[in-house]
Amino acid sequence: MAGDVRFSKIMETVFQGDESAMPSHIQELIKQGLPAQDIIDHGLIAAMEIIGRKFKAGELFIPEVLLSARALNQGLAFLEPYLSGGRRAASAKVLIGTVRGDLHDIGKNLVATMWRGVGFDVVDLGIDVKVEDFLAAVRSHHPDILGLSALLTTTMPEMKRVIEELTKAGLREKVKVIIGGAPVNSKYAAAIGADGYAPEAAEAVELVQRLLAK
Ligand code: B1M
Repeated sequence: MAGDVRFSKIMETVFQGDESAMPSHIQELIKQGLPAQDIIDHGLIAAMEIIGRKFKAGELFIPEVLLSARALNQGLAFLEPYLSGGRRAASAKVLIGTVRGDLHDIGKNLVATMWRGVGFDVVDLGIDVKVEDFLAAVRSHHPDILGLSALLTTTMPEMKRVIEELTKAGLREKVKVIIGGAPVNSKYAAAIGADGYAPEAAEAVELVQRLLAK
């Protein structure tokens, strides 16, 4: 599958896991007038899709994938200010984290980046977040939305636990909970009593906007 050649250097930098080279390569494309969103979609994420296939096939191993993930995250952080122009949304406070036992953060970071890009006030709780830490963050930040991310089938049940514990603590009515990540879907969201599910980052923006408008 031949990708768009304009993004091949970015893809190569993700493959190489070359975190330090990422900003200058991105800067070059920005100077050429390429939109930040295209650099994310056709450069960073396109590379990770290929890495995902190779990882699954056993052609790549955790250390290499980890380096690639770092380079990708560096690219996302560098691009964030370029996504912020113009599209200011109604202000919303949103918390996001990857649930306990799960170290995958690229999808979560992408969602957080898009949310910041439309002007939401985002608190990123990071990865491997314990149920009690989600609860403590809801108590201290009073968010409109709590976003939970999980990439492993084994960590999906943590999402259910977060919702159950929010309910027990009397916090469930105070915050809308949305979920995302490769193994989950809208059926699972409904089954665990979440308020919504988004399959990808752009839809996560629309979902928050829809929930806030209610
Ligand atoms: Co892991 N890993 N991994 N891994 N890894 C997967 C997820 C896997 C599908 C690979 C495979 O076997 N095919 C598989 C899971 C299988 C399963 O459970 N069904 C897997 C496994 C098994 C593992 C380990 C167990 C491997 C091992 O140790 N033997 C281990 C677990 C570690 C742990 O978490 N405890 C492990 C480790 C790792 C690395 C550390 C090496 C690395 C993560 C590095 C990092 O994130 N900093 C890694 C990676 C990179 C992957 C793959 C290759 C790529 C994931 C990714 O970043 N995708 C992945 C294979 C794959 O997905 N094809 C794989 C790109 C990203 C943009 O997409 O995260 O789906 P995604 O996010 C999307 C949507 O899902 C959605 O929007 C995002 C943007 O569009 N979304 C949300 C995500 N969160 C959302 C939240 C929302 C809304 C939308 O609202 C709140």
